Amino acid sequence: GHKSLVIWLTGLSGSGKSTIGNHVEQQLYQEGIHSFLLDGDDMRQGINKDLGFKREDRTENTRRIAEIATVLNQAGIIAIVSTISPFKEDREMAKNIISKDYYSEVYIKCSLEECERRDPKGLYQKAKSGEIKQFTGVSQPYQEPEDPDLILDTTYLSVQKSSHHLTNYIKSQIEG
Ligand code: GGZ
Repeated sequence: GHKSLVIWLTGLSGSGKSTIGNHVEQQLYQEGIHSFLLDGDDMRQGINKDLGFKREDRTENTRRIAEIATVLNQAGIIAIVSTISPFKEDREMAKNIISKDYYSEVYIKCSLEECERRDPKGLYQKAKSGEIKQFTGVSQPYQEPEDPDLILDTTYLSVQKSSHHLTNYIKSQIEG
C-alpha cells in the first residue's frame, strides 16, 4: 500500500482549488489511487452549516475539515482539501491535527485581479458593493503561505497543467 496524505489546497475564492481538486481526484482514480475531495464550500452546506465567515467561524471550519481529513487518512484514503483557509495560524492548526508527516500544503496562487475578473459566482461584485461582508481578499485578509510544499500559479497555468503537476507531486510523495 501507499502512504496516506492530506493535500491541503489553500487560495483565494476563484483561484481554482475545487476545479483542480476534482481533476486530481479523477486522475488518481484512473491510476488506481483512492482519494476523496473535501470541499469547503460543499461542507458549508452540511456539517459546517452553522458557521459563517467571521474569524472564529473560519477557524472552526478549518478544524472540522482537518479532523475529517484525518479520519479519511486513517482509512487509507488520500484526502484532498479545498478550502480558502486564509489564516496562517489556522493552517498551522490543521497541520498539527493531521500531523506534519501527512500534511502537504499546496498554494493555489492567483492574483486578486484575476480572481475578480473570473468572478464565477459574482461574489467579488457583491463583496465590493458591500452586499457580502467579510469577503476574503476584499474585506478580510488572505495570508499567503510562507513555505508551501507546492505552488501552482493559475494566473498563468491552465487547469489541465496545474492538475497534472499536482497529480505527479502526489504520486511522488506516496511512492517515495
Ligand atoms: C470567502 C465566501 C464568503 C466570504 C461566501 N469569504 O469560491 P467559492 O465561494 O465557491 O467558495 C468560497 C466558500 C468559502 O468556504 P471555505 O470553507 O473555503 O472558506 S474558509 O476556509 O475561509 O472558511 C466562496 C464562498 O464560500 N463564500 N462568502 N465572506 N468566501
